[in-house]
Amino acid sequence: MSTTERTYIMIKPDGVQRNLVGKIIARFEERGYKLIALKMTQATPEHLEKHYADLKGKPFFPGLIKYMASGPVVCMVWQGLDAVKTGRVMLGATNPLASPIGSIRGDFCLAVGRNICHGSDSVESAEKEIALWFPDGVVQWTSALEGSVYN
Ligand code: RTP
Repeated sequence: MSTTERTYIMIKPDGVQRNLVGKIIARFEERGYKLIALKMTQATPEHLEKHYADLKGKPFFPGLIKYMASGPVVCMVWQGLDAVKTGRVMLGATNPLASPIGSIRGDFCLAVGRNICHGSDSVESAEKEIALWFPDGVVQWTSALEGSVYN
């Protein structure tokens, strides 16, 4: 675990349509994570198939790709202590009905097929996902930036 651990968090099309972008960003900022990359984009099915390559073959895969390509998503990289595991705890369980109240899914959604956000499940997948969604790289956040205009 290090202060430079990074995770890829994505607000899915339903989260964007329901105007939850600010609330989700606020939770990560308030917890103490640093936002080191941010963009909004409408992903192609081909790009999403790469992101969800591990799920190819699952019965819900075609519907998942269609849903994820149906509107813009907000792509983010957050950095800080235990970002991957704590990021997943903050999102809640894949099935919102199994997510504790206080988690993002536990507070804002009900259906597994419309669970408003994605978070990397390991440090290795985080690095792969960051490279896939931000091929030009991200901000290098160092303690030298603390106390600067960025803080
Ligand atoms: P995510 O990648 O979106 O953070 O989700 P996850 O790791 O918690 O769950 P994963 O098993 O990787 O599933 C990816 C996304 O597929 C949709 N899903 N639908 N209909 C279903 O039974 C079903 N199961 C999964 C969800 O949108 C899930 O987040």
